[in-house]
This record gives sequence, structure tokens and C-alpha cells, in this order.
Amino acid sequence: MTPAHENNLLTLILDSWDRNNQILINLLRALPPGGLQARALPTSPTVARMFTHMHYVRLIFLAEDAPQFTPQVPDREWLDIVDPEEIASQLDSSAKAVRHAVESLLLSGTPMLLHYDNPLLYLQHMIWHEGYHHGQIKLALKAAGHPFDDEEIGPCTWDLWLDKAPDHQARLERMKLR
Ligand code: NI
Repeated sequence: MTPAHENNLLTLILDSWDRNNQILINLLRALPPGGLQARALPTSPTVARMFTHMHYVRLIFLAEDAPQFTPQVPDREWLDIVDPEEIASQLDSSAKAVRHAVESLLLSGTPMLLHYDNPLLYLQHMIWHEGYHHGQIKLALKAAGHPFDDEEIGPCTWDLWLDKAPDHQARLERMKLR
């Protein structure tokens, strides 16, 4: 691997965000029938609501901290959308908005307005937040009697962090073909 410096470091950081978003969408697409309606406890949010919450959180923080990017924040979060592809499309669009904003802010040295000492902390916060809900989604599936098989879900989630570059490209190609 080339040493991380200047723009190369930015490329590596943005690659980690892309992988995080792909993992989330792969989890969404791997849900069994009815999986979007699963919840860990009777009072817990459904899986669909957690996904739409993550989309909203990405954009509301962006709107508050870097309004110059005019993110399209939904009116509401915690929504029970039933079509996984509609949620996937939302996640793709908010991931692009986050990516573009963080890249621009870091390159220009522009600070964020409200919450973060630097744009990288915003990105790290989103990755941490989404890992937190990723675990909750898997717990909800387990509670609903449809636990993921680790051997099946691992290759399209955890393994995206572990791939060496050539494997990673091959995996992305395979996923496009599904
Ligand atoms: Ni949350």
C-alpha cells in the first residue's frame, strides 16, 4: 500500500465511509421476508425505522453543521418503509451527500458549525452510530426468530472491512451482478 499522506489519506478515509455504507445496504438486502418489521423488544423500533433513522441522522447533522451543502433532510425519521430498495436508494443518496461534504470541508479546511471540532469526527460519529444500529438490527432479527447465519451474512458485512484491494473490487463486482 502507498504511504498515507495528503490527498491519499483522504482517499483512504472516504473508502472507509463507502465500505460502511455498502455494509449497511448489504445487510438491508439480506433481510428475510418480513425482516423490516422485526424488533428486538415490543417497545423497540422496527428494523425499517432504524434504517430510516440512520439516513435522517446523517442529513440532520449535515444540515446543522454544514448547511451550505443544502442536504435534503426528510421531514420525519423512524419510518416504516416497506420497500428495501427505497431505503437503499435513500442510504445511497445520503452517503453521497456525507462523502461530498466531508471531502470538500477537509480539502478547504472549512470548520463545521455546531457539533464537531473537525469533519472527520462527523464521519467517525456516523460510522460508529451505524455500527451501533447494525448490532441492534441483528438482535431484532434474532428476537423475531430469523437470526442471520454468520457464515452467510459475514461475507457481505464484516468481510468488507477485511478485504484486500483486489478481493474488494471482485466482491463489489459480484454484488452488482446479484
Ligand atoms: Ni441512533
